[in-house]
Amino acid sequence: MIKVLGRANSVNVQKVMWCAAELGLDVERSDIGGAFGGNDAADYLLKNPNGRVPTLVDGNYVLWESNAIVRYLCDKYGSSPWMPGTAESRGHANQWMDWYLAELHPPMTTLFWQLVRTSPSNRDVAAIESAIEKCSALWQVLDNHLSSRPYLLGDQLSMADIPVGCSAYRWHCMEFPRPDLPSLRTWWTRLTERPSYKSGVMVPIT
Ligand SMILES: N[C@@H](CCC(=O)N[C@@H](CS)C(=O)NCC(=O)O)C(=O)O
Repeated sequence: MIKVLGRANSVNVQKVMWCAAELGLDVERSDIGGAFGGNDAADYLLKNPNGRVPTLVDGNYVLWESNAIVRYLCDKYGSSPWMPGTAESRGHANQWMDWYLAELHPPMTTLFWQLVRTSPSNRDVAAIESAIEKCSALWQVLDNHLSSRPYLLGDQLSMADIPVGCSAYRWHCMEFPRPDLPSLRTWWTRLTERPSYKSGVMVPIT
């Protein structure tokens, strides 16, 4: 049995849970991190010295970093197109996965912490406005890309859609004025119709 250590409301845990469900894997998840704690316990730090979630335990094999876990699951248990079949398509999948981590995740994290984890009276309006501006420009890049294809790599879902797909839930469901990005919304609406996305990602944003 594959174990995922990490609380369900973490966007990084959501990548893994959505991916595992799409691949039809039997996964047991434990609530670790955030209000549940446990990620600073010695036995957890032995598995993941960063004290972050998620951590994957597959038999004797232990892996941390959510994008690495998604790649591992698609490589080991998925087939093409989850793990794309050519070097070129894997290159594009990795491009979008790395783009999410390097570019979109930081301003999305600011937005999430300000709008969800900070009380209205303590919010930093300038930080929120700046994060909305940065995120809007980045989501616009993806909107342009999706204007001529249903999913990031073309006609079918792949691991490329997973990190941005998890973040898109927050982008569309947190309360703030967002620009109209029709191709992005159409793609995201398609994701919301998938049972694996509903169960793995569409949990309360807390
Ligand atoms: N780059 C890491 C980041 C992991 C991370 O920052 N996880 C957050 C939750 S989204 C965490 O562990 N926060 C501390 C906690 O939950 O107690 C990954 O993608 O797995």
